[in-house]
Amino acid sequence: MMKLNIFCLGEYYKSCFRIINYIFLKNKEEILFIKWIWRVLVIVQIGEIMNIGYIIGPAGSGKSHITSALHQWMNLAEFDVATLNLDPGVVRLPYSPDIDVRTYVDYDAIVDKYELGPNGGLIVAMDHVAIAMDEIQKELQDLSPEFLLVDFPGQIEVMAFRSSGIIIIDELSRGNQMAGLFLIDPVLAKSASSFVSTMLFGISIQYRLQTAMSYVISKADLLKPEDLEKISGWTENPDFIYNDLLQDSSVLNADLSRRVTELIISQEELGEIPTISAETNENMDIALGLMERVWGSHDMYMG
Ligand SMILES: Nc1nc2c(ncn2[C@@H]2O[C@H](COP(=O)(O)OP(=O)(O)OP(=O)(O)O)[C@@H](O)[C@H]2O)c(=O)[nH]1
Ligand SMILES: [Mg+2]
Repeated sequence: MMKLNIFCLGEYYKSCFRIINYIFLKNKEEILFIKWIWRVLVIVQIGEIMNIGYIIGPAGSGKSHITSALHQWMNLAEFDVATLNLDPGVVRLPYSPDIDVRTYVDYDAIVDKYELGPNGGLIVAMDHVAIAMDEIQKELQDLSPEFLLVDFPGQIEVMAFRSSGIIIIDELSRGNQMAGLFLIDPVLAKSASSFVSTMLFGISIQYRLQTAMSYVISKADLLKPEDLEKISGWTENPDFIYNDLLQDSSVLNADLSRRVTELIISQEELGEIPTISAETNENMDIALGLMERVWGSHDMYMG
């Protein structure tokens, strides 16, 4: 009941803001000013809004290590930050999550009971996580951190393309501000075609989760300067990607390459893709800054 009231209040203020915006506001300063008033009203009425950072990326791209490193870094900088592990099947984590779906879901028992393989097991386990969302939300409310880092499971397809994943994201995001940090594994950014495929994967997850996504290259300590230069060239000039794609023997269709390149370059968030490393803690401030930029424009990305 309480949750419903909170949600309705948030929706009420959001609608008011949109109407005022549409009728009266003409320039950016006025819109920003009203946004701040709206934010204060929401805080006074429903309590502090949580800033949720979804750490997303292909399997093995470093999500858990970045969650750990960013959490440590934010803790040292005295941010009120907590972590949530969303992977029911993970055996070892490099950090000790404040909230852990493994408390509610026994992945091994599910695999045994329904005689499933690893993918089937994860799909059923995520259904169980969706069912446990009320309890997870309760734990989250008790903790009430200002910032929450959510470590996505290895197979993000299960989160993004199955209805249980969408239910989990909707529940977590409701009334909060959300931002996605998509990790590009340098191993997957070596050739133009693998870089483009990874970016397309990120865009598809972004589209499905309805979350603004910032892209970063993880494991920067493994990157050679010449690789970095090549990737920077791709993001700065579409012709570089397109030309490299055409030389890539695994790419057969020039017209498709052109259209895909245009889609990727049209991502307004793309620009220069920063590098981060959980090994050296390089650019943790930039990773946080990218998410803060999205949280700062919260009327667009509130759940
Ligand atoms: N050199 C280096 N290795 C890293 C870094 N981050 C992660 N790794 C390594 O990459 C591997 C995968 O890291 P994880 O953090 O488990 O990646 P993940 O994306 O959470 O993996 P899944 O959840 O299984 O998809 C581990 O062997 C880590 O030690 C980094 O910044 N630098
Ligand atoms: Mg992980």
